Amino acid sequence: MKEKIQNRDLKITIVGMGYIGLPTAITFANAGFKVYGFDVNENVINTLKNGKIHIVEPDLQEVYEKALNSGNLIPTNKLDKSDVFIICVPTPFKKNEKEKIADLSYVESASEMVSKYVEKGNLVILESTVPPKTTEEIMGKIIEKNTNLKINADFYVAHCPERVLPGKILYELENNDRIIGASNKYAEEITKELYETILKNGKVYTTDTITAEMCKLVENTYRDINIAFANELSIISDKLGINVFELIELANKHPRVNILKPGAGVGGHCLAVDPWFIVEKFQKEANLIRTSREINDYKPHYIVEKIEKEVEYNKNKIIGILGLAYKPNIDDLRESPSLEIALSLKKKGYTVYGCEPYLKEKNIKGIENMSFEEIVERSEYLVLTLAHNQFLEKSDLLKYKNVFDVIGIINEKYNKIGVEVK
Ligand code: SAJ
Repeated sequence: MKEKIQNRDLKITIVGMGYIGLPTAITFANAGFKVYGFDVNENVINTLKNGKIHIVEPDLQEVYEKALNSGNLIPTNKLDKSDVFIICVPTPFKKNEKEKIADLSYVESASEMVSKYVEKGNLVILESTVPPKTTEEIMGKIIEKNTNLKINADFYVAHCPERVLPGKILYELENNDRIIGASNKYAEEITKELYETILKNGKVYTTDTITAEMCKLVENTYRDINIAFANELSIISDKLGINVFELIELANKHPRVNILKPGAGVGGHCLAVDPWFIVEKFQKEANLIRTSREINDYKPHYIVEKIEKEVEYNKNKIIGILGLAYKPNIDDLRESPSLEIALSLKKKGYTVYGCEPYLKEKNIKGIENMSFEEIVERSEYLVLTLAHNQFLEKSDLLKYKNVFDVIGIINEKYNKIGVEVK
């Protein structure tokens, strides 16, 4: 396999053409490999076959066209034999459960599908974020059961968790270090060899599969816990009547303190989900992790309460929410705290407008989506939840408006340092 990798004489199949699978497929294709990009969603494959990508990510369309035109990347809804399979499917949690537990159904069905084609000598890599022991004990066992092949004797498995930041995916794919957890030494060597072909400044570090699985979860949990600290401070500061952004800025002057930014809460498919995969397995032990998740989940509720007080519970007030995505400068609404704030206020009977410049839809889950100029004009009370570049460029328009600046960019209420609003 090593020689095949060096000669780019290797067929790679990537299962799942989403935010991770598609950029990964493009990157391997542009590194010279024959890559089959598989997805169960026919619309996604048709869009890709027509030369278009279905996600918003800087520069991705350009590199996609290069990969497609070179003939190295082939979008497909039919799986086939391959030297390497890389599974990049979502791992949400089961939402309606009292305890949040990982929904591994996509990983399981991808493993089932792939196992129809796995042959002796193949390598199956899992990139999806998963609870510890999934790679070998779930994915590996499904393939063993369906093929009668044995891990390490006949085929190999590895976990190489994706670590890229939406908005900077292409850069981070080549420049972030990668952690590879493999089923044995040989699997480790070939997976390392493979990923090194797409890395520029990033290095590969190897370990066992469970440590690699935990490593990914711990990275996102670390960030979630630190944001929870900032969000808790924002609530305490609010009660004290002091400015949390000033407080954090001053505390961060200490050489060993680096507090993150409080905001509308924590959204996205990663930080708001992954820590639960540890809590699920360690109910008694993972107290700090659980509490942090709860603090971040509570923040949008606190903001809704605050807004209601500010508008004196007057349901006739028109409230405009500036930013509906889960973080600045992207179009992704998954687990978005600002969307949650908008929907919650609407449910309570307020008239709520939204402004999400990264989405073209005029209606986002029942919230009317309008331009920045229009929302500023039509709202009596504005809530700035995201530091989208477009908002920062036009922030002058907010000068004489009543703005609740959740992120400490412009407003007097939460930020005494920024631009004076009134
Ligand atoms: N946020 C804050 N305050 C901050 C930083 C972030 O409130 O100081 C909020 C954001 O607004 C957003 C949420 O946290 O709602 C998550 O945003 P993010 O930019 O921290 O991270 P994600 O979810 O977009 O991507 C993370 C990254 N993980 C880490 O930085 C440790 C990325 O590298 C992972 O690949 C990705 O999760 C993933 O797919 O797991």
